[in-house]
Amino acid sequence: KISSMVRKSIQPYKELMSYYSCAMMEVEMKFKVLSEELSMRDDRNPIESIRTRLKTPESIREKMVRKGYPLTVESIEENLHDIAGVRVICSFPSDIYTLAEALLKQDDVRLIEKKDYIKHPKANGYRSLHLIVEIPIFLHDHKKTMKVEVQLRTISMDWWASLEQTIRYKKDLPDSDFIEKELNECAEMGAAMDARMERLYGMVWEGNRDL
Ligand code: 0O2
Repeated sequence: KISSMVRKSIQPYKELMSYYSCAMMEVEMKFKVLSEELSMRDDRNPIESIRTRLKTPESIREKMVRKGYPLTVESIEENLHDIAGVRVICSFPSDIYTLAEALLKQDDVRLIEKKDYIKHPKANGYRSLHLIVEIPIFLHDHKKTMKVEVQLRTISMDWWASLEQTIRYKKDLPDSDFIEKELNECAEMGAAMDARMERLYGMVWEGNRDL
């Protein structure tokens, strides 16, 4: 009896997570379609890889408590915008903006929020383009609109973010100007390499192909 009560009470949460999972698949597919089309056009793939993730129950709980929201299914859906996440790793910085623009032009995609941490990097050097979008998912008897967080970054931005997380992110380290300065310098080196590689690509492919 108790177990059936528990099952019943977590059912709405499980349903919500499954809707997020569907929305995440929709967005992933949109990028796969764009990748296919742009690869035909340019003879190269602007997307290196796509990763998806659903926020874990512990992480949802921690964020709700930290932000002071009530722990209900309705409140989770209303207040958390990053339960479904799609991370798109691009070859060059310009690919990020081409892909973001192509996604946002689609008539079933609505932009809720954009944070450009490439034009405005975080103090530690973090770079990525973040979009919160809303897209419809079509269920057997109704349509539901869900939010998905899209993070677009280059390989070098991803490499930095992944190592920075290993080194520091969310660990209770004291604020250290030294660590922040080091991280920032590494991020700037990454950005300089991105710009240099993109310039090289432009010289080879858009200038003289016989270089
Ligand atoms: P995970 O494991 O990637 O899901 P908040 O979520 O409250 O911290 P906000 O404003 O909702 O803040 O989010 P923001 O800053 O737009 O982006 C949050 C996400 O971006 C993080 O998700 C990370 O994925 C990434 N991110 C932001 N800043 C940094 C950073 O300094 N270093 C690294 N490595 N990643 C960062 P989660 O949920 O924290 O983690």
